[in-house]
Amino acid sequence: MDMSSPEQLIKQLDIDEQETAEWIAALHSVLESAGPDRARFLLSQLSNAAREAGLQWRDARITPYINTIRPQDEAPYPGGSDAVATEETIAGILRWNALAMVVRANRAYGELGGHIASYASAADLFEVGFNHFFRARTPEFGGDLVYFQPHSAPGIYARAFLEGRLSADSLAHYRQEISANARGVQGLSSYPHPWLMPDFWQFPTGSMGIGPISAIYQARFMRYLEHRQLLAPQPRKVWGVFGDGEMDEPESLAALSLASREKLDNLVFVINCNLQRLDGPVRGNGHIVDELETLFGGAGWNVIKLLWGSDWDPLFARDANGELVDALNRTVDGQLQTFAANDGPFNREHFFGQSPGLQAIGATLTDEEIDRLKRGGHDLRKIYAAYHAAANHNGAPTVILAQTKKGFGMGTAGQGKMTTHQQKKLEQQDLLEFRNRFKLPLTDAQVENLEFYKPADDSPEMRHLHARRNELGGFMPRRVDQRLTMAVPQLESHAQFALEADGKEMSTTMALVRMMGNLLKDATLGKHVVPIVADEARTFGMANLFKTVGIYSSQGQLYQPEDIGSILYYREAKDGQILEEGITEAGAISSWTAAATSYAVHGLPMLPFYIYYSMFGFQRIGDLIWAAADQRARGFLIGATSGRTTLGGEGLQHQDGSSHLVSASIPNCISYDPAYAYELAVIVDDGMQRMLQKNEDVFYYVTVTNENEAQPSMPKDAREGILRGMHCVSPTKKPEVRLLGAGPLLKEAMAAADLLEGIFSVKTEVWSVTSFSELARDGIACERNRRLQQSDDEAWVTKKLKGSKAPVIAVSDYVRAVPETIRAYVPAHFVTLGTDGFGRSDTRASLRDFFEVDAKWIAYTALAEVYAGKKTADEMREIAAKLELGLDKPISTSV
Ligand SMILES: Cc1ncc(C[n+]2csc(CCOP(=O)(O)OP(=O)(O)O)c2C)c(N)n1
Repeated sequence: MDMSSPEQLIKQLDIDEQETAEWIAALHSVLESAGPDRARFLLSQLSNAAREAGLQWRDARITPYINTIRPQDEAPYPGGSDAVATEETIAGILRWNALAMVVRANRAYGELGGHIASYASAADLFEVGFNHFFRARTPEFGGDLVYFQPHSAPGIYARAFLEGRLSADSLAHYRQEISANARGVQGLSSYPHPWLMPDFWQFPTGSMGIGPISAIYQARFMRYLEHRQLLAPQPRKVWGVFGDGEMDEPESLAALSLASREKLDNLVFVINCNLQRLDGPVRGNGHIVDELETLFGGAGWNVIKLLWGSDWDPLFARDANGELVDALNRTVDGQLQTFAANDGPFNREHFFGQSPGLQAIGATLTDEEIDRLKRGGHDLRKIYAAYHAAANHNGAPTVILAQTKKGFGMGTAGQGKMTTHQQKKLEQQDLLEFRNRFKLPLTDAQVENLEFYKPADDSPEMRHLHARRNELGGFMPRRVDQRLTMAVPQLESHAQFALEADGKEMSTTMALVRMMGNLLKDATLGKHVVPIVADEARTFGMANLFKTVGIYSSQGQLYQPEDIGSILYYREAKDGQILEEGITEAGAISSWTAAATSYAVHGLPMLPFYIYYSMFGFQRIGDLIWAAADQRARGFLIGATSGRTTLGGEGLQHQDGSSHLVSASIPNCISYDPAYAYELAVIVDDGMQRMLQKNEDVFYYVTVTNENEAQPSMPKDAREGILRGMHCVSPTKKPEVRLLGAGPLLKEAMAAADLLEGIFSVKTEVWSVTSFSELARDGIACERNRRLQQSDDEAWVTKKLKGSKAPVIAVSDYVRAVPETIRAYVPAHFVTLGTDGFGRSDTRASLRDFFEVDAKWIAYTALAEVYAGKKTADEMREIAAKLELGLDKPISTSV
């Protein structure tokens, strides 16, 4: 036997057992006579005294491998044994339907995939929630919010089937959304996807780690809305049911301390610790539960271990000298999995056979009883007690570490097997055993045919199920979009300065912040604006907002800020409006998503602006943005200090040349790279109208830069072009070359035009491209319409450029692939320039020369096209020399 476990060492170290017993007796006596507060006080005094004596003693933060809640402290089950029995029957039926759904789909099409084992382990955890805790949104109550473990989705569909919300036909179309649609049936998405099932799923969780961090920021955002008096305070909860494997993701753990710092007792995590992930145990040599206990406990969460079912209680009661607890402490996860995968006799021999004391405990049970010993996460009473304690805990978030068996009930085919995660086919014998195990009233033939089972409407199970959901306000999950509209202020009211800039110098970042400041003052919209930063407000010139609208802090401001005397001091307030997230882009985007989906989640439209270094957006947290898109987010993402060359000194890791490539791949993300403040004004106005008034499920990605420029006033009739993606800013009759400049490089294109006209007398026209991706989308749609509908649709870019055959040169501060997306729709010879390669730290001028995107390089490229076939190589070298360009320099992507 391994004697190196902490408990064994303690036993060996106990040189005076009688003294130990006296100390413990003293503690018990205080508890009895003076109560738990006094006992806790004395323990902390002891701990202080130990520290003062230099003992360096610290609580190990790991409690024994048993339930945190003692049997005598368990809240009783509402409805008693009858309710438990009925709910167990319901859980069995749900398990069957979920299993049948996956196995049926895979019998028909082996490629569809799906999971059985995860829900089999999580079913009871979900069911106690559904029957007793998860409260739906009603006209009076905002409702609880639940983040569902993604690959348990079949179980949630199975429940909706019993509830009458999904038909058997839908269940038969699990993971066959397209063919279902063609037949007029609601198909079922693989995982929770609000984009695909907008009346059903609220929160996308399919990518591991996104659910946990989103749940934390959602709970925090609910507090924000309450503290700002936008939502009435209500005892709503955010529940998150996640896998133990999912906790490996950095995002899962990233915001734990935020949750405790903010005292989010409206938040409960239930972690389904089936001790297995996809490949196997992965943490098999230790206890994932203990690891998570130290992490969550250390971060300040209330931790509830829910490890063993009620049938273990008498065994622990018999465990006078702690042998059973010792054995559990010692048994690592990989071994616990092996016990789960094997039967009663195996467990008797290998677990209870470890010592005479354990043998004696085991002897009180039959093999069958040993086989059926439940883990905590499969015992409705224990789960209820844990949820009850969590729901009533004040001052901190709670995590319930619920131990389960992966593939529970899947018998020798799946329970506790290494391969169970991927199992989607079961042999007839395994199916029959499953039916017997959960006492399902199905004939062998029904089992063979994998028939879905729904009890009669007047059966005790169905009556109970409906009564419970009625009591809890209705069915869940359910997503509601009430199509609320919000008045958008007149463009002139907040952006006149940009529309009539008249050459005034400013950067587009400054313009954006000024517009946002004005919107914040708007009588109707103002309080719905949510400025979000990840410790970069000063970088973007937003510090004035600290004073004017304040930084949200649930505690107000408990200190006198150093700059209190200044008019723009660092002001924190309980009703502060700015979400200052600190250096966590993942956290900030989670806040943004919570705000951007508030219209559906809370029936309260908000308008978030998350302003960040553009490099740390799509590149760093792209998957969270993708999930926000799935969730039908509406708001602005502002990629500031954007582009590869405008953030001169910052170098390789900070300079963004790709965000517009990624953003273009998100169907409901509308991206713009404006050059001028007036373009920005029009884009923001359009975004607000589409999102807040027309209820379109789109969000805007807008890049702004910190380069001060003389801003022109808006030309007449420019609006449509700005929004469709390009408009002419320097028209020329009969141009010999056309330049398309985007964002910060429009200025270089304009300067190139001056060179071309001034030195080389080449007539040049310049266009501002506000969005290559919108031009490309339009082009794709028109091209397809021509092909499929024989329409004469013409893309905007084609329409605008078709009047001439002059070559077109496009330049942006992004990789060439961005302008390349419009090539098919440009009706002339087309050349693209871009910033491919790693960034460097240097001045903007040097960088633009390095990437060959400055005025001289644009001019040279234009001349190379205009003079193609007309000038010799030597003549072209002379032209380059005139422009002071070295033609032998290495390409910017060279390695
Ligand atoms: C970001 C990401 N990486 C990988 C996956 C693939 N994946 C889906 S479920 C799973 C294992 C999950 O294990 P666990 O969280 O323990 O849940 P269980 O199925 O055991 O209940 C993996 C690796 C994913 N969905 N998302």
